[in-house]
Amino acid sequence: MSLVLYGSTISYFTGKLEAALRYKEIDYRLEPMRSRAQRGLIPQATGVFQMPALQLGDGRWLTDSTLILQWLDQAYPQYPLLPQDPVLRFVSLLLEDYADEWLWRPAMHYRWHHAQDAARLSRHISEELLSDMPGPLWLKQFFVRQRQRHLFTVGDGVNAHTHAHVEGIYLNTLAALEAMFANRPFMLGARPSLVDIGFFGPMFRHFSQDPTAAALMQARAPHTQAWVARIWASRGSQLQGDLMQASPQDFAPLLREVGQAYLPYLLANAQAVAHGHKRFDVVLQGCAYRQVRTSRYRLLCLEMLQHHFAAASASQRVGLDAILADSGISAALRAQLPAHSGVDAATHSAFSPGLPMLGL
Ligand SMILES: N[C@@H](CCC(=O)N[C@@H](CS)C(=O)NCC(=O)O)C(=O)O
Repeated sequence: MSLVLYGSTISYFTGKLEAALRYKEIDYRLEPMRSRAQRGLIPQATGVFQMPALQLGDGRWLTDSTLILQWLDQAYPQYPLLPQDPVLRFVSLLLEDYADEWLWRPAMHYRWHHAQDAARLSRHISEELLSDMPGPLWLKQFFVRQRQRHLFTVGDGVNAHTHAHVEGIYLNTLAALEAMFANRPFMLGARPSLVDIGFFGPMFRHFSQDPTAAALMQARAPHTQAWVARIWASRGSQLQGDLMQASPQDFAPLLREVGQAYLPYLLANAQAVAHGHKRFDVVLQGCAYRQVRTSRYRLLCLEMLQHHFAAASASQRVGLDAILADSGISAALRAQLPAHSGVDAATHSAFSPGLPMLGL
């Protein structure tokens, strides 16, 4: 029996997982995660209110795209996503986490700040996911727009003072990717890998499709636009060649963003959890963010990265430091955390009850 993926046709993390399933040629069916299912069965089964959720033929449920991808690579080892080299494997996990959690901020900003984007997407969500709720379409659209802005943009430190910085997260990432795809088809060479799938999440469902961000991609990054389509069309059996086995030099601009912005944000978030604060202020690359939401889930993201980093052998650590020390990443990965998410990073898996992304 094929897998059933519950999600949405405009969701970051649903599209991400679909790309992996399609590339690995794993049979699946996409079902919209409608409000009744969201309120009832699925969160009970997975322990968390989020999409996507994956149900196996034997009835078991999985949640969290990062953990699901790791499970998929073990359960379906053909066309592996994770590179074999342990150093490159760690760099891939780090960049995947950046793509999941840090690009989320500009992805939500571009979608919900601009009127044209918000109108189109609130309509799509209302029709796809809220079709079993009573009420007129305009009211559902109003509700969706307000909810998303409250949770993910205006209510999470994204405002007139931080707009330019938030947009820079997208534009800098786009420039780094464009330089790569002008020279090779995928981030690690001849085939898609975990890093491609990670960046594909926001680049596919948000940045290449939401009108404002898509116009920027079209104007500035045509090779990246072609890569988005290439990933979606990729089938493992139709591609030749293997993944690279060393971290490419041109990952440096992305790693700089991780070291200068994303990890300092994660460390400030850890402090906020330690102090029991629901919100915190943080200065990132000279930009002052105020009243950012504290996230226990993102503390777990940092714990997972630290766990993988600590598991590296002495010689692998030398290799990792050579790539990561300059950007300040190694220091953040060795930092003593002032709080704990409450989840054991060593045993956490796609089958464990999830932690809500925003600690809602
Ligand atoms: N870390 C999770 C994140 C999943 C996630 O945040 N999904 C979004 C939709 S793309 C969601 O369900 N948000 C919850 C909400 O809007 O309440 C994963 O990788 O699967």
